[in-house]
Amino acid sequence: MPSPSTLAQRLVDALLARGAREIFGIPGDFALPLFREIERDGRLPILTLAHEPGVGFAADATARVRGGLGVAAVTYGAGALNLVNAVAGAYAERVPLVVLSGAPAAHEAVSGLLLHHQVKQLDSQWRLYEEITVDRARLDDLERAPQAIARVLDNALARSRPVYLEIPRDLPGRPCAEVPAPAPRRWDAERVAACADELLARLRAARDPLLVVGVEVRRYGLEARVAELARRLGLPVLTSFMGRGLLADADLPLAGTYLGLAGDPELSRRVEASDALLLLGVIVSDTNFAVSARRIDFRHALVAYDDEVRVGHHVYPELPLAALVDALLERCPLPRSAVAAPPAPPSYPQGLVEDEAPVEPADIARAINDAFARHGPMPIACDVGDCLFTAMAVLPTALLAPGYYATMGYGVPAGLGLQRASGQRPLILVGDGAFQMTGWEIGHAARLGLDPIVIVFNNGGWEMLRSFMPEGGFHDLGAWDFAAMAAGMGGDGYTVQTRAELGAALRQALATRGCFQLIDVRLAPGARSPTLQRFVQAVRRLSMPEAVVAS
Ligand code: S1T
Ligand code: MG
Repeated sequence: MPSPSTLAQRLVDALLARGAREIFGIPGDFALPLFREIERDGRLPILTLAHEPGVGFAADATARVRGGLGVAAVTYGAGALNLVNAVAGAYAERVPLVVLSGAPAAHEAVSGLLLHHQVKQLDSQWRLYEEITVDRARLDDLERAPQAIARVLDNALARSRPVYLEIPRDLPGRPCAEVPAPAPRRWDAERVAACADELLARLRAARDPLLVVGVEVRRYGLEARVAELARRLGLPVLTSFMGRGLLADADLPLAGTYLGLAGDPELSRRVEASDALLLLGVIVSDTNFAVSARRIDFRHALVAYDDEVRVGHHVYPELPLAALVDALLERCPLPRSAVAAPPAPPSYPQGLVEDEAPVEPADIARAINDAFARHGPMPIACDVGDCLFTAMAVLPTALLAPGYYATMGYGVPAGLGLQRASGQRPLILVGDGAFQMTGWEIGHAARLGLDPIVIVFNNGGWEMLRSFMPEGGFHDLGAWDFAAMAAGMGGDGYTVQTRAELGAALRQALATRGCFQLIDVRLAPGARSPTLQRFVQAVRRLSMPEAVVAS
């Protein structure tokens, strides 16, 4: 007679059924029973890292790459609270990240003692997580646990946002009934039809309709359908800043990325003057639209985001993006010829001159594009800093970056999650400041069987902040020799000063598999990418329109 399934086994069933394929985590005594039961079950490997922020970023990346759930498991208190920033970033950027937190057992909670890891109250953590998740459940009642698990995990996928499950440490091994299978989403078909008809009428009447795609197109697995829709509508397609990398694998000419004053002037002009801007899954945020020369008139925009569609002053609520895309495809059975002349395709710098000149950020983009031209594109995990602006000059490829929430520390852990989830060797772009935060997680790459190539933009400080406030005396970080530290963490390090050294190091790194490769590019203080330069100029121009912008 087989022993009844446990709560942990039922939880693993439910996570697997919704796309999880591993758990990143760090245990603690409140989580040890959960970790043990999951390890005994054996179907979801537990990948441990050094610090909970890295756990969260790595799990976030698996969800972004593969679709489906990413899972982070932590202990109560110190672990779960360390994880908060990564979960907040996942919330802001629409990532279905599941947080599994151990917790005190019921008898401990009523012991009358203050418990270790406890903050203000025993349920302080529970309350904190309400602000950064779309649903949560405390699995302290085994009768109700199956329904709670199903509801919470289905909400994570439906709203593409983080959720929180708190598991008292005496329950993971206890018998539990089966968790219901994933519930299909429902919507009002008549509302979807009315919305699709109105959208198409607007697009067909427009002088210069354009399609801008954003993060939800990836989160809901719609890239192929949206690429087909673009063909059938005959619309030029751009990505938002955050949507960079979307449709890179679709056989579709992309018109580039809208960056406002920091981007291609002709492309920005067309976007800002369009009388029918169809924004599919785009977060209408400052990082996506703040540096617009003209405030985009969103009354002419057709915005489908977060289960709502706005067409001028009409609002269609509870309308999933997938349902809208399918309704539009049904109404446009055949590809149309381009309704408007597509913008000139963007140019991406290639042909690095491998001489003794010092490296500039633009040289790094050029070297990467040369490598992609030779070997094909690699997926990129990118941190915040000038590395992210430099990535805008890289040929289209899958790009994971916190482009809206903009937290540092994402790049290296996300690169580990990216390779784990995709099986593809990633390129990680990270500044020295961000590497000092979570770059050390690269030391786990060998143990986890991963071998990313890391390019550190080592400019000795917080250059992006210095570009906004040059007079600040707090931007310097000193000279760190990251290349020398690589060997101690199981990888190969290259110190790069000149463009010739950059070309040689990247070729050597690409040719070396089985351990991570760290290219420590020494940038002169003040060296900035052209995109960051334009971004800073634009921010200054918009914040001080009358001021003559200092060159
Ligand atoms: N802390 C965290 C966790 N995330 C942040 N985004 C910041 C602070 C603020 C911040 C930036 S950009 C930046 C900081 C500190 C400097 C980045 O330095 P580095 O990684 O060396 O890259 P680079 O030198 O290329 O700028 C954004 C504006 O919020
Ligand atoms: Mg720096």
